[in-house]
Amino acid sequence: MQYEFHVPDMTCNHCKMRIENTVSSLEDIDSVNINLDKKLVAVEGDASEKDIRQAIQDSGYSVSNA
Ligand SMILES: [Cu+2]
Repeated sequence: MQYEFHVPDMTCNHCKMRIENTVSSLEDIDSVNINLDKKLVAVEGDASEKDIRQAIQDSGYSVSNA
């Protein structure tokens, strides 16, 4: 599965690394690619959309529909 999340509060490399680490630590994640300029988090893996979204929110960022 491929997902894309829009995370408008993601503003710097610190945010990027934080979200990268959080999402990568979930089970069934193949890759996490973050575009800081577009504030997009692209995720590949068998994890559910809901779990990934929740992980991003738990790390302190809101997710809007991409
Ligand atoms: Cu930041």
